[in-house]
Amino acid sequence: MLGLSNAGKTTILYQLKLNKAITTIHTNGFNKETIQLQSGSQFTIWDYSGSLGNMGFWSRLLEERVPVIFVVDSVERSWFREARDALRNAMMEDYQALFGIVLVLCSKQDLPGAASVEEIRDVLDFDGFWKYGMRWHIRGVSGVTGEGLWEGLEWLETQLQGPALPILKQK
Ligand SMILES: Nc1nc2c(ncn2[C@@H]2O[C@H](COP(=O)(O)OP(=O)(O)OP(=O)(O)O)[C@@H](O)[C@H]2O)c(=O)[nH]1
Ligand SMILES: [Mg+2]
Repeated sequence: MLGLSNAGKTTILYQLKLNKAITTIHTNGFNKETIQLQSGSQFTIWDYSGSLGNMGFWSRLLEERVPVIFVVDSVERSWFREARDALRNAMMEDYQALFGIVLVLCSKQDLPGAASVEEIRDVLDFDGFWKYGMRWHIRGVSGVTGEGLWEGLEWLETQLQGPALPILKQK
């Protein structure tokens, strides 16, 4: 799970794990929790500090080709482009990452003035990546109320049950 600092990642992780909103502090390093879905599937989610985004760390993670949950703060419109560029740049550094699975969660939808999913989708503009085979899905969520989170994970589960992603021999 990646996203800029303060996006709401840790709040989401513990809403999924504990079914309640916890008080968070800025994450140093990462949190890791295993989440059980109703279907019986499990997801182990690594919630990385947003401040790791600038250090080439995301692109190294993307090389592992694990699915990405990308959290965007729906209230901070001035950061939408920065969030988009951070993920895009990390993906562009590794061609294989363009074949990945990305679940975009537009957080803090419970707050007044939160941007709509459509507004955030327009800024992210990931549609161009479809041609490489990237599969992505975007939805509005709240880590405080839990809205939308399970539906997002169910989408991810469906993707992972599909055919394996193509493996390229070369970048
Ligand atoms: N109202 C509301 N506030 C939220 C929500 N999610 C997070 N917050 C608040 O936003 C702030 C940052 O949340 P975190 O979950 O710590 O953010 P983070 O993405 O883990 O940040 P880093 O660990 O710094 O990368 C906290 O004050 C949260 O209480 C939400 O869905 N609704
Ligand atoms: Mg955090």
